[in-house]
Amino acid sequence: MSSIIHIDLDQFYAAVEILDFPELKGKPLIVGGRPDSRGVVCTASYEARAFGVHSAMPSSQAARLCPSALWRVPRMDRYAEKSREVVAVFERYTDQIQTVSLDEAYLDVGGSLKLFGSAESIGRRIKNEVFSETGLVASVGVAENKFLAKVASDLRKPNGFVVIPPGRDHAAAILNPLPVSRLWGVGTKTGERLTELGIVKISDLLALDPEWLARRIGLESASRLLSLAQGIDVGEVEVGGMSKTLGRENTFAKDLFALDAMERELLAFSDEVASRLRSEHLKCGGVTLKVKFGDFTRISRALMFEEPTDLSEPLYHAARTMLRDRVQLSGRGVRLLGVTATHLVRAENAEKSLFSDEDHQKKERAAVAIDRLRGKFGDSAVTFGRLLEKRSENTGTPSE
Ligand code: TTP
Ligand code: MG
Repeated sequence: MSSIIHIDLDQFYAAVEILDFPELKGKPLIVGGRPDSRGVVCTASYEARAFGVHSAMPSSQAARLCPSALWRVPRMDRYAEKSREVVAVFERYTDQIQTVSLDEAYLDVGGSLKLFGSAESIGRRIKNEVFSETGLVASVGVAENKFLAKVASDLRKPNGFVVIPPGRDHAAAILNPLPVSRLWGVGTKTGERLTELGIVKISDLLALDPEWLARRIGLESASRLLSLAQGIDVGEVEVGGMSKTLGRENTFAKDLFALDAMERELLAFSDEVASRLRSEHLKCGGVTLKVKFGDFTRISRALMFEEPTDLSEPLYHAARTMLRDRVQLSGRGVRLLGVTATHLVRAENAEKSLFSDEDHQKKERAAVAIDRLRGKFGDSAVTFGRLLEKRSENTGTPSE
């Protein structure tokens, strides 16, 4: 039974900016850090993508590729608001909703078929209602499992609507010609390694001797990849799941003025958030920095990682970079800081390099060791040298 729908909004941040500022329509538009900062591109409109601009590209490079681009700084609160409007449409049809990020969700409509008809017709209605009620264009995929539904929604982006009917043959017809990078678990590095081994398309993977592959990438990875390559995915829609973010923030007893003191807080928060991610077997695809000033004005900055992580170092590095490069402190006192992990995914689903480099593996092993020690001796047992310096007094407000 095809009962999974995957929905991914087109050029999401850019689309919201265009809705709010119609003069941007049809223009190459980049939402992200300004080109004169060391920021990155969050979203490029399709017109800007034609110049080769894409998400996560340094803004300076994007500006060189597309000098005519119009720029907007991200407004996360507004995108979150639009995202809630979209989810409200989904909720009319099912309560089995897994929101993966602000613009992406899986719906299991298996229990809604009696009431609303086929998954295909529910998918159509959702696509139409999202557009008529929020002004946003969604690409929609309908299939028998999550992996195939996601492949389907991506197949004719933008404004796509693709149904993969149940059955191996239908899945094979769609999957075989696609690049192996479509398979979950194949990141940039693994993709490159597979290319070196001559494996480019999903059909190439299926033509291999499974044992040969297992010897190269391990039995577990090989069998996972081969299942996906055949369109098999037993993962269920995890309700609510990933709409959750995981964060830590503090309102300080006294406003902070020194960058150094602020960075110490960010390090401590990043470390705590990373630890909690690991204990919940989650990784985060992005991180948000929240800053509230003494005058109560507040801002947030967000960025996405190339690969989901549950380590404190990338979280801290991202938060610190955003604070340094994308926040105008101008001598103002900081009343509150927060670090929030966003775009959470289950660690086992995270796009992980199957050939992850030694350095990364070392860090992962160290993190596991830290968690073990903390489990035994409490949170303060292992801490970074820098945190042993005096931290600011605070009123302690964990955030969820
Ligand atoms: P995506 O769905 O990957 O991208 P998109 O919606 O902009 O484009 P598409 O039409 O291909 O779906 O991500 C959703 C939003 O998440 C995107 O609008 C901005 C944010 N984002 C980042 O901030 N940085 C990133 O590297 C990526 C991939 C996304
Ligand atoms: Mg999208």
